[in-house]
Amino acid sequence: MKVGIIMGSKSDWPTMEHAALMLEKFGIEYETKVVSAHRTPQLLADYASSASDRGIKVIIAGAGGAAHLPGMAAAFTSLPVLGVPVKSKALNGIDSLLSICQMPKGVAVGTLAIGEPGAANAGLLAAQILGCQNPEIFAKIEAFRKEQTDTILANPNPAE
Ligand code: RP5
Repeated sequence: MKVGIIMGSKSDWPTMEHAALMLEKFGIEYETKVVSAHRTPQLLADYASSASDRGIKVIIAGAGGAAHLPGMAAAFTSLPVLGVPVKSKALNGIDSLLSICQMPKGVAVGTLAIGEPGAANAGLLAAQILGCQNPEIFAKIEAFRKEQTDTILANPNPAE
């Protein structure tokens, strides 16, 4: 079971690598590729329409600005697509967020938060989707969450 992580530009990688790092925590295989909705539209069509046949189960797509990548990827595949709004210089990622989340009814993209937290959570959500069918991944997610909770409960004093 594999996750496809795509992004509109190499410049998105410092954000999108947090999705990859999260998948690594759970031992989930992934591939990464620059695929631009505007600069390489045919590559996007080919990538998304062949993803399911290539064993991809979830696509994580990050883009900034006029961020059409997640929505267009979702147009070419029935796999779940998780969109990560990359923080843009001009509008701090509000443009990316609105471009990704305002999908018209009938083609769904699950939109995460702007930037690094969104990328990390896209990796986590992809793992949770795969975990529905895979008890080993599910157990790792449960352990990850328990450790997170225990860490906070063990150190409740913010001044320490
Ligand atoms: C988008 O344009 C990319 O996803 C990136 O976030 C943004 C800027 O791209 P570069 O000019 O850095 O290549 O397509």
